[in-house]
Amino acid sequence: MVTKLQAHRVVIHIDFDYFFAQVEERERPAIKDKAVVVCVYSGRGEDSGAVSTANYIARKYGVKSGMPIVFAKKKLKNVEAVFLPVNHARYDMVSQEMMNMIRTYAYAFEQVGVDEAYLDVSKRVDGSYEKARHLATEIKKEIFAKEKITCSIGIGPNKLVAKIAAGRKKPNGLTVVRPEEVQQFVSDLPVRELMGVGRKTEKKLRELGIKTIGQLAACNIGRLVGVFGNTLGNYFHNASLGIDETPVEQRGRAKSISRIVTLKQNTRDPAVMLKEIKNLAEDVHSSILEQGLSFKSVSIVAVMDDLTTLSRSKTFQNPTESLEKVQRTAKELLELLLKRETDRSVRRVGIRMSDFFEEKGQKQLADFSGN
Ligand code: DGT
Ligand code: CA
Ligand code: CA
Repeated sequence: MVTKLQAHRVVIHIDFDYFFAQVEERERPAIKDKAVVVCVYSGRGEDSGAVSTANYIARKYGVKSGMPIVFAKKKLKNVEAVFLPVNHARYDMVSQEMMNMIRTYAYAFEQVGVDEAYLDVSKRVDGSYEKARHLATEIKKEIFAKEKITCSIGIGPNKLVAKIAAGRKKPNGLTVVRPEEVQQFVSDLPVRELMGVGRKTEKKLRELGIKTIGQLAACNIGRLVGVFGNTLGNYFHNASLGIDETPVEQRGRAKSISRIVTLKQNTRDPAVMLKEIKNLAEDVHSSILEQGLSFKSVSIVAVMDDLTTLSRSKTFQNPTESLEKVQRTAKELLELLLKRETDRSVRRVGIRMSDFFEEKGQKQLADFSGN
């Protein structure tokens, strides 16, 4: 029964390429041909902190996520390089717009983090991998046309295979793995490609003489259970065979909720923008309240006529539910944002609320928490 179910599923995994760095490139086309490194500065001294991500030019020189900024600077010392601080409000906004676009392609949609999503398109493509490939091409085209961001897509009979497939060709890749190709596809890959295999597990497996997923598949399940316990042992065994039955479903709660609109025409008139923001704020606010949440932060985002994105945020001392407070803050933030803008006009405006808190007595939220 399980195999029958698997044979009929078609799952797409989408992963945005070098996401934070690509968003920065989009904002500043002039840096596109340089090494771009997005950094989390610790605030303790000029170069203290770590690399969040880097574009593929910087990666060519060995720059990696998590690396100290000082190391990255050394690696890039003979290269034209740009170091930028992370700007989560900006990435979240772009991510949400992309996710909203992607979610319309299938009924079952699951966002994972800021830059990954699964779609179960089995019904939509009638179980056909050829149709799924066309659909994925369409998705890539639409995202690039509207957001100027490339992503890599994997297609497989389940989430596990689709995710591994998405990681095979980056950036801007598309990899299709049909059910009959799964075994062959995974067997030569290193075990670390499997979700849940970190450095420690990799080491333990190596001690058992297991480096590839194929070797893991050949290992006796009793032995795996002996070493890793029942749950993990069974998971590794199934995963090594490319078996994964977990459904595509939206989990957890969003970290932020935002809405953005394109103005009828570019403008510098705050009244015009505020009118739009007022509607967006009502929308976001009611969606937050519906989920039994209060919030602490409000941001305003403006996409200028040259497509740069500006944002201003405010975090309150205590969580609030007040729409009036949101409207007042939005007005202040917009004024602040426009104050320094003497030339450009605004093309799109948006609002974002984040830092959610659960209001007491909202029992149904228990279903969402803990993920
Ligand atoms: P790729 O390989 O083209 O998908 O590149 P990214 O940058 O999209 O990498 P991914 O998908 O692993 O991570 C998505 C974002 O998460 C990335 O743009 C920045 C952030 N991130 C990833 N790893 C780290 C890390 O070790 N430290 C910090 N601070 N941020 C990270
Ligand atoms: Ca990514
Ligand atoms: Ca990712």
